[in-house]
Formats: sequence, C-alpha cells, structure tokens
Amino acid sequence: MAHCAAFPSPESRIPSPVIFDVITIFPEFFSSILEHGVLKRGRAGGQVEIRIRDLRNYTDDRHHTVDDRPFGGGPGMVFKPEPIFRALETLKSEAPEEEFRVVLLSPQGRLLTQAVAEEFSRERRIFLLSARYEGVDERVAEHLATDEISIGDYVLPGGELAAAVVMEAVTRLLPGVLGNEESRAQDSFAGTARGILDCPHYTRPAEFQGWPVPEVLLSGNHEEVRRWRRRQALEKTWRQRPDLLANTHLSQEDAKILEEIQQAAHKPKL
Ligand code: 9D3
Repeated sequence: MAHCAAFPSPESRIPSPVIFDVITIFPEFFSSILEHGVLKRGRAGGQVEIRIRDLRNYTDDRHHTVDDRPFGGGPGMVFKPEPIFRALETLKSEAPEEEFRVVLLSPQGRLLTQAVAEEFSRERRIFLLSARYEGVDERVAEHLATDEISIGDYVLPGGELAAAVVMEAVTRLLPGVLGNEESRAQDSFAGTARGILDCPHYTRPAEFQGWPVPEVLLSGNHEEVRRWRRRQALEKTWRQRPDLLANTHLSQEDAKILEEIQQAAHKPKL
C-alpha cells in the first residue's frame, strides 16, 4: 500500500525535536549562535527547538532581583532559588506529561564528555540553567537539577557559553542535522574520551610556503594512507593526551605501532 500524508512511513516520519529551554539572565547572548551552523540547521530541520528564557521574567519583585548575598559571608552574589524554581514550575506545567532533564551548568559539575552528549541526545526535553556571579543556591543543585555539568577545568564568568556548548554537542548528534552521517559514525574512535585523537588533515596546495604535504597522502595507496593516519593519530594522542591511551583498548596493530613511536622518540613507555 502506498504511504500517504496521514500515515507516514516510519522512514519519512519527522521525529519530535529535542527541546532545549535555556534559563539565563543574558538572553541576547544566544542570538548569534542560534543563527549559525548546527543550531541553525537543526532548528530549520525540526530536529531541535531552542527556547531562550529570561530568568528575570520569573521574579516577583519590582527590581526583578535574581541574586542575593551569600549566607556565611564572603565575596560576590548567589542566584536565589525562587526565580529558578518558579521558571521550572511554569515551563514544566506547559507540558506536564513530558519527561525532562534539568541540567545545571556549574564548575562543580561532572565533566561534559561525548558519552554525556549522546545520553542527552536521547532526551526529549532539556532545561539548561546558566548562572553568573558565584553560582546558584545549592538547593537548586540538590532538589531541582537532575544533572550538574561542567565543560572543563577552567574558570568562566558564567554558564551561558557552557549551555551553548552542550546544545551544539547534542544537536550535531541528532539524525539529519549533519547531513554527512559518516562524520558522526567516526566519532566513536576519532572523538576524545573514547578512543584516540584524529589524524592530521591536509588540503591544497601540495606545497605551501615551502612546507610540503606528506608524500604518502599523494600516493593513491589507500592501505599506506590508512596506516600512516593511524600512526599519526596514535603519535599525536601519545604526545598531547596520554590519558586517553591509558583508557583505550588498543588492537595488536596499534600497540605495535605505538611501541615503534615510543622507541623512535627515545622515551620510556607509559
Ligand atoms: C572561586 C571559586 N570559583 C569556583 C571554581 C567561583 C566560580 C567560578 C566560575 C563561580 C562561578 C563560575 C561561573 N562558571 C560557570 O557558571 C560554569 C563553568 C565554568 O566556570 N567552567 C567550566 N564549566 C562551567 S559550566 C558553568
């Protein structure tokens, strides 16, 4: 039987989008990133929906106060819990049946990895809470957030960029956003945290300012190119991110190549 619009075939059905609600005191911060690249395409293609929510809309005082001084003293200000809880309550009640994650971006969170991005990409609705100043009242982390996430061990002035990072990492995983599904399939070994770093890439010109492209890449010998890339990837990983090698199971071929690299460098093995 032919498929029709009312009963679309499984292949043609548009999956429900992942909905991100970003709660922030800087909504304008997001205007340009939503209009570029993966987020622009994901929104246009219906794979992702991004709603930017101004935290000050969920305050109840004349001055739209979102922060207060820390109990116990000390510098800086802390985000009050009430506006954040009210924002979540209001937004949840608009779709009470939905399951959701509430992700607090914070330097105290567990690290964002490819595995976390993949986990989030299987959710239907994700609230992203970004704070400023010294952070949020801990009761938000304890009683409202389902996840507390950091994007790395460095100090940012706030969680907005981190929220954008989470959205980009997740959105590129949604079917049809990248177009080139091959790139996504390669993540499992080329991405960090699982496997090793990517090999170097070159494009034209074959010689630039006296620096030639490695001969083997021009040879047309696909097996040699594959081996060269694997060796380069292993060497780069060993030099820049030895922690990744410690957590990766290497094939016999890889282990042998790595040994050769280490011997050539006159460096002791890991
Ligand atoms: C002096 C102690 N600091 C904690 C390490 C204070 C502090 C630093 C940065 C309090 C808040 C912030 C704001 N940062 C974020 O909201 C944030 C963040 C980050 O700073 N680094 C990595 N990932 C993230 S996600 C959110």
